[in-house]
Amino acid sequence: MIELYHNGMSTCSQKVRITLAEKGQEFTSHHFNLRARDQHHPDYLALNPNGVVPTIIHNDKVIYESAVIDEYLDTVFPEPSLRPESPYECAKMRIWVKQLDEGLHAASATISACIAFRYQFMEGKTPEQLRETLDGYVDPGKRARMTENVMKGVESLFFKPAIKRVVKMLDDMEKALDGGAWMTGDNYSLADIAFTPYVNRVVHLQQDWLFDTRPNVADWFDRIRARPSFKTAMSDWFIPDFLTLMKARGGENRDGVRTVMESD
Ligand SMILES: N[C@@H](CCC(=O)N[C@@H](CS)C(=O)NCC(=O)O)C(=O)O
Repeated sequence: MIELYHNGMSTCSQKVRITLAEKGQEFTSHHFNLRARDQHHPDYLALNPNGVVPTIIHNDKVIYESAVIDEYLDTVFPEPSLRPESPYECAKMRIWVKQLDEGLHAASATISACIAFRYQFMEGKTPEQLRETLDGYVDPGKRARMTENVMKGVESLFFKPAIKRVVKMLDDMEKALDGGAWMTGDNYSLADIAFTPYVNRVVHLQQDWLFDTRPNVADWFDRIRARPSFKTAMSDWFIPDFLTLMKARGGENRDGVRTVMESD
């Protein structure tokens, strides 16, 4: 049995849960409260020194980094294959997936924090407690970014480049999906899995008006939502308080987001 250290709303955890669901693999859940900083506990840092979720343990081996975990799962549980047979399409799949570690995940985390999650960080904390929480980030770049995002919200200097990066993601997908039902062509792959949580986050943050001019993305997301894995790996794990917060704050910020996007 696979052990999974994860969180219901974490995009990186969602990627791994979808892959497990598509493979029909069950797992033993270690569900972390990220706001309580379970991921920074020394016992967990001994498994994943980056202090982030997800991490899996399989056959006594510890593996972290969601993109790496997904490829590992596709190798050890080969059916159904989630990597295109064609070497070219497989290369295209990896080009999609690596973008997440090259700024796109951080951009999604920034818009989520600026629009909604900052309120969770601040709630009931003295300035000293908030500082301690933000100082807890293991990665110094993330620490600086989250401090700015939590303190300033949509006024954060990271917000505008982040929303533009997320819009570029939707534009790139819109173009790619002209060529087939799935991101690398005719076959559902790890690229579709990897991007599902990020497109879903756009919806949760009430910014799905961005789909109005991107019909291929809207249709793709309908196909994604129709897969049984969407329920098992995504919606069954959604945390109601997070959904309520994103709905309320996302709605409030809808015009602000549009204004920032349209400014130079
Ligand atoms: N590159 C990593 C990123 C993991 C990551 O940033 N996870 C977030 C949740 S999506 C997390 O654990 N955040 C809590 C923290 O940074 O303290 C991966 O793909 O696994």
